Amino acid sequence: MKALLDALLHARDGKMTRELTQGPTRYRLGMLPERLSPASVVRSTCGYCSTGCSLNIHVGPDGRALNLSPDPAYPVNRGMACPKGWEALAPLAAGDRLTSPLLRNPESGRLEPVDWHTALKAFTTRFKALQAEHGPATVAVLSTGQIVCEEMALLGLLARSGMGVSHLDSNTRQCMATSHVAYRQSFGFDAPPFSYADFEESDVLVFVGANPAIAHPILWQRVMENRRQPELIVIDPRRTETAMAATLHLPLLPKSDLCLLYAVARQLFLEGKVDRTYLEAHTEEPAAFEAFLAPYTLERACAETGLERPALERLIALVGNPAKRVSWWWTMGVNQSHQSTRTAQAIINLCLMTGQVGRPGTGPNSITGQCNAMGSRLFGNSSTLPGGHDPAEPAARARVARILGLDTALMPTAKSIAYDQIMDAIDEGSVKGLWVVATNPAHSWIGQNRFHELRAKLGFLVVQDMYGTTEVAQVADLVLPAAGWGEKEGTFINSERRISVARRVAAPPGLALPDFAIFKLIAEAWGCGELFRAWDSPEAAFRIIRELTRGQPADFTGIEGYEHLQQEGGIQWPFSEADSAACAGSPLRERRLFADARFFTPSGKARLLFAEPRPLPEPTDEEYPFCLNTGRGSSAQWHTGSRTNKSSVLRKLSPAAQIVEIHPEDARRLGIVDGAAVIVRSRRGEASAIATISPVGRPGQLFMPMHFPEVNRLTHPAYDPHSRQPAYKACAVTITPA
Ligand SMILES: Nc1nc2c(c(=O)[nH]1)N[C@H]1C(S)=C(S)[C@@H](COP(=O)(O)OP(=O)(O)OC[C@H]3O[C@@H](n4cnc5c(=O)[nH]c(N)nc54)[C@H](O)[C@@H]3O)O[C@H]1N2
Ligand SMILES: Nc1nc2c(c(=O)[nH]1)N[C@H]1C(S)=C(S)[C@@H](COP(=O)(O)OP(=O)(O)OC[C@H]3O[C@@H](n4cnc5c(=O)[nH]c(N)nc54)[C@H](O)[C@@H]3O)O[C@H]1N2
Ligand code: SF4
Ligand SMILES: [Mo]
Repeated sequence: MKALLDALLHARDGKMTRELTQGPTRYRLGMLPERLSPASVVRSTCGYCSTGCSLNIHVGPDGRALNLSPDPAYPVNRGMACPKGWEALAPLAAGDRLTSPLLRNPESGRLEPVDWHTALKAFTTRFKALQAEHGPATVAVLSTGQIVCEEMALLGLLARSGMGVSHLDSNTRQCMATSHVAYRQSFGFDAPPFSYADFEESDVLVFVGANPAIAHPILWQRVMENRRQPELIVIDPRRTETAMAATLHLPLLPKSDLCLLYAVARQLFLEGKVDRTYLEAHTEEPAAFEAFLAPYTLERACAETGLERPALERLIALVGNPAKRVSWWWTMGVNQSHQSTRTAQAIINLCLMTGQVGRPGTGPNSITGQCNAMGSRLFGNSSTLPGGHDPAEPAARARVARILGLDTALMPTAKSIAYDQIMDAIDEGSVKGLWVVATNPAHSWIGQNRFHELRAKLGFLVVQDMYGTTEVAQVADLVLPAAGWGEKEGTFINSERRISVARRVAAPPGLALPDFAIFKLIAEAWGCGELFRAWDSPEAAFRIIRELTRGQPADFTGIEGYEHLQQEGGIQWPFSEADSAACAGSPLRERRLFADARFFTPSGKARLLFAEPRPLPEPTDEEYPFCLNTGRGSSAQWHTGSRTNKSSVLRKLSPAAQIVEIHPEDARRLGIVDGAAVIVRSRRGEASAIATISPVGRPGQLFMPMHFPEVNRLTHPAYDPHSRQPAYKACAVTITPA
């Protein structure tokens, strides 16, 4: 154990041999590139958003990154990057990087630096003591969509098979749970069907609750490169940067999408614009869906969405034109709602009805958020076993166990409870230990005040992060110092299912280690290191998880390894051994799913799923007359700011404090001037903010970016019943001058 640790720490400087053998443990770190010259360039994948841009990192003679430039030859970004990508190296050099583990001293109450041995001892003895007293399920894990696939898979297995943890969820619940569940239910597998080429190959693009001009700027560039003179339709309560560029903007009332989409579907049936042949051949029970739509008249849609009838008619004419290629794109305006799964499926249904699936420029397409949210959907071991297998199926459990060389009895038999249910379990006292990896729930979780109350109920809180300054690290009992993007290696999966490699171009500071190494150490310290003996390097782990996809819809057994991925400019799944043989290992650079209209359900047909819309969980009233919407504020800010705030360039491109957008009419009525200090209050708490007067939203609506911690003091904890994704984007508030 000690020898392994010393070797790992030594290895961080890049001085070690390629392979280590320490007692029974072999471990290989992502090495600094060999044969370095001042002109060396290392091709890596950006570690912020799910676009998955390729960055050429220019390294000096010592193998350390000097600067970077976007890769012109890569099929995703073609030489472009957004401000975060250009500044991707800055957060690594930040002064608040963790350089050693920190343990809270019970006497002083302060977090104090300790060595790894002490940290690992605290981790195992404290969690084991809780488990001995309250059972294994008393320790829960909150993970992330921002570490590499290899780390996600190792963490999921370590927690659930090694440590006996039943409850493991991640920030992907806040983000992509709805898309995961919607696709899984409708298509039989979580399978976003598109390629980024579809942005350029559509005649009509409909963005529902998505603001790619800010949140996915490089994808937005791809839209701008569309030469087909496309119609751009934006369905969003706000007139966002994306909506300003639209040919049709539908500023509907919050969460009225479901009614709108059903009315569009009904009208398409009435006008005979439905592809009946496709519907009959490739969907289950289309008649039931058609009958369900009867009450969703255009009149009702106008009343519930607040939109004018001509705008609706234009939408219907554009999306119902069979001569055009129509694609639908959705993001958090859909996923973060109390009825998100059925809303996403209403989009899927429209594409199926009109036969706009599987061809260039079509598809019901969910754009992902974090760099590896797709990896967490496939390998996180929360809702499905790694590789997308169903934990409830004994044959699937046996198969996964066989591939991993584990006893089938160690496989989870059910999916984990969801993030909010873990919070409830802390409240009720059944969860007393929490391990938080690469997420900052004390800022990002909905109804954040409750998180702080629940903290007091936890017997032991471990946080594993790059920084000790995050809101959640500051309240931890033990903080584990992690290497960040650029200091380790592994694979990400982007929104279009493209698997690519992130490379190591810098050494982590002090005693910080890659998450992969931390998980290996914890396994050793816990006493279950034997289970993960074969996981001796990120690339060895890649080969193991690749095998877990064999025969699954996401089969990527045709990928040889990291070099192959780099050579091909990333590879989209599926890419099975047979696929590889058919193209001599060189797949098409852009591929989409369902060209054959064969879905992954037992019948091979897609399911049309629907439900009655439900009222807003917290409607406005006299006491709280404004509806608060929240989301991305600028391209220079990433979530809770722990990384982007460390770049002086990005800070200049972002507001310095929490802002709130208010419509000029409301501002005038309330006597609020631009730049004035205001207080926004909800039933849960209050937040100070600076008023930004703009007609982006409608009167009666406010918008606050999510990048400052105040915002989730206000949000209302409501969830979609199918995906349990939080409804961050609508709650009732007041606003008053400060
Ligand atoms: N710069 C930057 N880029 C990012 C991120 C970041 O933090 N910063 N985060 C990444 C992540 S993890 C994610 S998930 C994505 C999110 O990407 P997006 O989902 O595009 O971003 P949001 O601003 O959260 O929400 C999009 C829009 O949903 C709208 N909306 C709110 N309510 C409704 C509604 O009821 N109906 C409809 N139709 N629309 C509604 C909002 O007004 C907002 O304009 O961005 C990714 N990219
Ligand atoms: N009000 C409101 N709240 C929201 C949203 C919203 O629209 N409105 N959006 C939600 C969505 S979509 C998302 S995705 C979440 C995001 O919420 P969070 O996941 O809480 O946000 P991040 O700031 O990305 O936190 C990631 C943490 O991981 C650390 N980190 C980065 N890389 C590594 C690594 O390699 N290893 C380790 N161990 N740590 C690392 C960073 O320092 C940071 O502290 O927020 C959600 N919250
Ligand atoms: S668009 Fe996303 S992946 Fe591309 S450079 Fe920006 S943050 Fe990185
Ligand atoms: Mo997200």
